[in-house]
Amino acid sequence: MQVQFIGLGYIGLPTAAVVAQKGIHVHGVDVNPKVAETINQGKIHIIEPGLEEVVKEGVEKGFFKASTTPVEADVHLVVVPTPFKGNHEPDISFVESATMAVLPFLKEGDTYIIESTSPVGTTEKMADLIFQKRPELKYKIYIAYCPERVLPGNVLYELVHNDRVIGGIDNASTEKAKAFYRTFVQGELHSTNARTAEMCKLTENSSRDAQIAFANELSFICDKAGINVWELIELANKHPRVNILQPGAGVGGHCIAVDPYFIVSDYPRESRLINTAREINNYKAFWCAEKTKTAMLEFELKNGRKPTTAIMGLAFKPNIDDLRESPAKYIAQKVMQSEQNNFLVVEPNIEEHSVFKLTNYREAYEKADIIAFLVAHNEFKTLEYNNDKIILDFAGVFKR
Ligand code: SAJ
Repeated sequence: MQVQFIGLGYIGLPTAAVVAQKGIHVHGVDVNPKVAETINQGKIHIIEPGLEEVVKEGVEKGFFKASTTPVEADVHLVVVPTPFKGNHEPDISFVESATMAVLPFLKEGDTYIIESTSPVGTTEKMADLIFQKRPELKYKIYIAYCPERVLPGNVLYELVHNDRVIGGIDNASTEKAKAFYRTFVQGELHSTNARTAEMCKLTENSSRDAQIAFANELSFICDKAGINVWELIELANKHPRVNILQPGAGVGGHCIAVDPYFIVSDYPRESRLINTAREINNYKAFWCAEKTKTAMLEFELKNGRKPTTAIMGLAFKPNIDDLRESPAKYIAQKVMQSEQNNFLVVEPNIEEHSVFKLTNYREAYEKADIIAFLVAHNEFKTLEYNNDKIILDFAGVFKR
């Protein structure tokens, strides 16, 4: 069997490498020649624990090759980004161009699978596109949607152990796609149709977004009511049927802050709660920035000098180096617009940054008057609470 991945990013590359580890020939395609070149040297262009070793093994054993152009294969996977454009409308142009790229290589009996997070109906749209351009393939190839569900930082484990939802455009397609995933997935494979599988992915991330919005809304209420939100949630979660998530500096990353809009954009009248959750989580980052600026002003009025403020964390969530769509980065930028103030910016998971000059977390904690915790990195939890500082614990480092 020859398998082809179109897109070698955060999901495509680890999946390709795990399939190659099973002794299956894998061809990876990426539009960026540097990416293909790096992989062919047994190296990686993204950060994910354990991934480089698996890629290296696949390349050295001759099971994994990358290039900028597709080849003939038995299974073709589309794993490209689906960002949004303009007013939060999903942009499926990368899925379309990936499909156009494999089109000349498709042959009778092949399986074509989309993994990219996609608005409902995308797989059927791509099937129409394929059959319109290659009518001889109608009912002769298998087409399915199977969303990825892995958590960045734990990708290699979750790729193998998570359950998968697989939805074909017909039953035969679902079965064919399942047979492919069975080669490397140990979790259960659940069959459905393509539209349900597409909606399932959007539902999972929208559900998490709404749950986080609930926690963030509690943090606004508790701030006004003089209640410790962390203690409140811990106590409420003692109820056997309550399980509230944690408030934070907002919701970031490429998935949870994006995917709900794919539902809202297509079903605006029906998705009021999903839309409101997005608004609440976006507002949380703005709120944290305003709170920090107010603390800086109050310090100045009280002490007759501008404070030094430590911005603790830039990543989009704890213990990773990923700053994509990070609310912490947004807050840092907003707060640092305040002129003539001194700032110490901390991100223990990266060595340097093109915009922010980084300081060691202990040094910043010692030197600053105001400490704004934006991410609950493990390093920060080793610090001792200091009553002499103004501590804005948006991330729940001390939970005080
Ligand atoms: N966050 C909170 N409070 C919480 C949990 C998370 O504020 O209690 C924030 C994080 O700090 C971060 C954001 O939410 O800014 C998202 O983090 P996350 O860990 O919830 O999720 P991601 O974006 O790393 O990965 C999600 C996962 N989806 C679900 O858990 C439903 C993952 O399984 C998906 O594969 C991934 O999205 C994706 O690619 O779609």
